Amino acid sequence: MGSIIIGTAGHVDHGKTMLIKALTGKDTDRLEEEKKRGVSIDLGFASFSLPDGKKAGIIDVPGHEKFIHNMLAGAGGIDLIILVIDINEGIMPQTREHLSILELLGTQKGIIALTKVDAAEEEWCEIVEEEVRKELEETFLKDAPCVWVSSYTGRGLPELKEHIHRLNLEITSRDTLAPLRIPVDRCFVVAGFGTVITGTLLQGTVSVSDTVEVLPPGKAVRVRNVQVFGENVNQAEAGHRVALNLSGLEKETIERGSVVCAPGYFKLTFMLDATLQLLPRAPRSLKHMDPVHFYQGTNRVVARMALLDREELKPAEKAPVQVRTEKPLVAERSDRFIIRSYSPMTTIGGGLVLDPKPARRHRRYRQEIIDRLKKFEEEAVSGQAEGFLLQKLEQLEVPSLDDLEKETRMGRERIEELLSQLKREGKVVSLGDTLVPVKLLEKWEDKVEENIKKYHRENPLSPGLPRAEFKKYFPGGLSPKAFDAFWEYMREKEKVELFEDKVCVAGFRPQPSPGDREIIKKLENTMEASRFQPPAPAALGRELKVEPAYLEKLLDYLVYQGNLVKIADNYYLLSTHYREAVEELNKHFQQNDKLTLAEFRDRLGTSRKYVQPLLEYFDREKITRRVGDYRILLK
Ligand SMILES: Nc1nc2c(ncn2[C@@H]2O[C@H](COP(=O)(O)OP(=O)(O)O)[C@@H](O)[C@H]2O)c(=O)[nH]1
Ligand SMILES: [Mg+2]
Repeated sequence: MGSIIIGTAGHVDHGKTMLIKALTGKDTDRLEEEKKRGVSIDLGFASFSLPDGKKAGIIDVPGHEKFIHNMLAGAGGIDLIILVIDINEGIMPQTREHLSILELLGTQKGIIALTKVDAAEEEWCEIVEEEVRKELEETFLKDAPCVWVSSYTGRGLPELKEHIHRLNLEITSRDTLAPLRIPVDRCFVVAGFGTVITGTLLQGTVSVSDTVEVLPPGKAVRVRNVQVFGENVNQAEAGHRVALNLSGLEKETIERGSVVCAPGYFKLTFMLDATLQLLPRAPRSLKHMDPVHFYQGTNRVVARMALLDREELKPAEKAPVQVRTEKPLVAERSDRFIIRSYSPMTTIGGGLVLDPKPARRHRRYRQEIIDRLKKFEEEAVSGQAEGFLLQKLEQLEVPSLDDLEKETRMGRERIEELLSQLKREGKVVSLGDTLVPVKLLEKWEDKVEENIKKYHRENPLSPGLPRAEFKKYFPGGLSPKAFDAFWEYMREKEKVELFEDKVCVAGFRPQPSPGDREIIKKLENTMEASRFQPPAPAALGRELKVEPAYLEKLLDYLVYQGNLVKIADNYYLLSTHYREAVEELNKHFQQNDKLTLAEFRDRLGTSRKYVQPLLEYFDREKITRRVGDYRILLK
């Protein structure tokens, strides 16, 4: 059964608590006393049934501070607001402050309740209603129903319930599939029961025996008992006011502002990217890095506002900011927040979270960052998420779908949908089994090209670099398939050429210098003379008077050019000699079925030392196959 959560707002003594009592029969002020004695589980909270049997929960506002908390904890949870105005007093300062907070929080639906009408003349009531209407003309309440009520006589109460019922039908239900999140508004110990937390279940569901994570401190605990509207249930879902009994959680480790959530999905952060709006009636501008009281979820922390595109934010202005908090907290994309000036404490503005966990401290006046946040804001308002997902893809560097789901909490289906959209738009490309943002791919391309070129400059004789050398330029989680696909992509773009395991810049050919050529000539002469007993590189180096490292490069080059064949480590043959050996092999097999090592040794006029590796080379090349002490011809 669905339910609706209602918040109240309005100046002190305007009759909020009385109205709730009249609607529900529950005295939420008495509950305040109970809190002191620690007997009531859900403070300031009462419920009643709507005409269709649906439950309506209503949250009272015991103090001004708490008003902000209640509204914020309900940013996705409070469906409807009742603005309470005493008919005898009309709109007062706190009414206005509540209103501007509600506006900052993007509250959509409300009802105006003019209270204490038993103590006023009808005519007066009409005058006040007109005045109130005029003052609310520019707010979200401009078309809201207005009800005259008296908690004493009961006048207007059925009408008020009827309006609640009607508006409730227009409210879209909250996301029960999203990962669980409950900002904790109270935490206490019930004797013989253990630690209990209360809060509004913003998204997802929670059941008895679930394991949930509490952040801070960041601890996994088991749910022992779930209460909704004061009754034990097996499962609670988005939109419910819940009390959870958690096992294995010390009361001291949890506080208001902690979040109970699905394990592994949320992370603590000291930074948030956001858009910040200053109220038109804010007493002064906000300067870069000014400290403020920052309210989000059930948190209140001191935070500094890094203004990303200006030095100061003037009243009524809006700007992209990076919020830097003094204490870690958990936030979600599209969360609303409120800021109050450090001292004196008055509400001066609020905004919308655009990235709940930015990867880094942003540098200011960066057009790219400013544009990105602009795009995120549009997305947050319109319910889109493409740009956000793309940025997370770039930030996380080839995450798995699981990682993405945990990072964005958008759900697999939604993510897959967005990814194919991004692919169609050419912002993301497939590399094997991995989707890579074009921006990241370009980064890899540049890095790889730059490094191959550098290698060519330093190794003009070398035909290229082993591909495996480049693994370090890619994220560790990159799959082998994606890695191979990257090289295929580079080859198709004609940026590189691939041969065996090596890679070079397209069109690159090793260029020996005149000096190199001279040594190559000497080397080939020596090798020519020694035929099937070629000198090992060490001996060759001594003879040619060159460094081993340099000689190795020359040898690699000659193998690549096809002048030498590398038979084994430290064993090279001139290609002409190698072909001669193959010919001798073929000649032997024209008359014989088998070949022994000794036979081949005699044919080549060399020693066993040289023949054995050569025959093994033939085996590897699938020219021959070893059978016992013999070899047979395969080709
Ligand atoms: N005449 C009249 N007085 C009311 C009514 N509702 C509340 N009051 C008075 O207003 C005072 C403040 O009401 P309360 O509900 O505590 O206001 P809150 O601070 O907004 O919660 C009460 O003590 C009552 O004396 C009403 O319907 N009629
Ligand atoms: Mg009250």
